[in-house]
Amino acid sequence: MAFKFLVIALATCASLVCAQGPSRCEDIRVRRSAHSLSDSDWANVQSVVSQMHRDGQFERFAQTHDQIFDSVHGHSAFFPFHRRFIVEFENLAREIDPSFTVPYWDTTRDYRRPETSAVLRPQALGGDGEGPQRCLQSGVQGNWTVGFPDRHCIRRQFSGSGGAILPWIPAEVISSFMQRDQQLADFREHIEFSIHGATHIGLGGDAATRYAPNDFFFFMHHANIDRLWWLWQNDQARFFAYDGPGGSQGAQAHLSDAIPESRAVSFGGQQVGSVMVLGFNGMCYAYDSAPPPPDMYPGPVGNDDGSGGGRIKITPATGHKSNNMPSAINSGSSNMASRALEIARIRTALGEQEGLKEYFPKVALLGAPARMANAASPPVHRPYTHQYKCGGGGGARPQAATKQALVYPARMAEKWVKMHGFKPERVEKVYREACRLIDLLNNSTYVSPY
Ligand SMILES: [Cu+2]
Repeated sequence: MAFKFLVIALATCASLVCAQGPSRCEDIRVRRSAHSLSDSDWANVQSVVSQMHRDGQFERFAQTHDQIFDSVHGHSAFFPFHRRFIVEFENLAREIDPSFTVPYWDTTRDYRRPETSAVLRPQALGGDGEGPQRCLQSGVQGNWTVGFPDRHCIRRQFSGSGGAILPWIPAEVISSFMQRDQQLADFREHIEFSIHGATHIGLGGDAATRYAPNDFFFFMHHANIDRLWWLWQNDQARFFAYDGPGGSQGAQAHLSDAIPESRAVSFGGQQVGSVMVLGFNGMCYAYDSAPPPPDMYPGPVGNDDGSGGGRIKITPATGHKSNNMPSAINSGSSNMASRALEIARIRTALGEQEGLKEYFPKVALLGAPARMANAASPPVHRPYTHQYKCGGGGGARPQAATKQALVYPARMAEKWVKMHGFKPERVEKVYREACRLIDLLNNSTYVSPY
């Protein structure tokens, strides 16, 4: 059986990856944006996940996530664990349908009014829970009963009132983190305390618990978080950056750490260092809106002290065989053309304001746009005052909200912060950074392309 073979290959690679070098994937499968899925694509997702449900897979993943929750959140293991976990799920799904890939949900596209997202349609992921138990009655998992931690319907409880979801994180905030953070630990904290948490909390119910994998949303959301990590790895040209606190108490993260696992979902002791580069060691996938896996393994494998690896030359990929790598990239903020437009507009709108260097250091390096230098009357830049005007309870919209103004995200729910044992002041710091950036952009001539 093909799958057994793959397991043996992976286990072998896990123990020998350092000794024998990386193994290159023969085939690369492409994960698509959830926004690009048609009704018939969703029907296909439904038939695959229903079979997995009958096979008891959802319980396995929910139980494992619950068991090792404390070592894979609030630590550097956050990224590699979830990368490996999603691949495991996807491999099982592909035993049922060999063309299946986990769609990723770029939630920045829906951040203003998440409840109106096409991804939450009844034909897709379904909407809010219903009745006193908040049972999910629509979408690919409509009316399911799951077995972990006890027999219950899958619950959803949107974070806002009247079926609304409080605003998530704008794409511009994520772009800023992507540009600023040179250490993985910083990027991990920025992502975990913003887009990662906001989306879990926004859906509520099972999605906001330690056993979140009960809701298929989990896999789509974490595919997106993984995509953001891969974008960062490429943007920073640091594939092997792995620093900060590791998975165990007080220990420094190290590429030779074993990826946390359980008896129910095991990775055969596979090391963190083996999952850093897509296209190798069983990470045989790509995203339709991110750089493809490199053709050659970008070695050497970082610094042995775990301090994160040197800068690596990126080799353009051409050699991998890809099933269905699309030539045109989907629309929205995951679209590379939109990202380019965003960057160009930020460059023009912020010009030489101090905030540009602080929030978008890579844009600042480009200098002022040429046409500004020749303009008859240069645009007037309002001084950047670092004014913090974020809403208290969360979900507040900027006071002078215009159609284009960026919206403040909701504050991270206290319950969520406690459940993870996060330091509240660290979470607040990330929140304030996001708000200050939103103020900066809203006080300029910037118009978001999203
Ligand atoms: Cu998780």
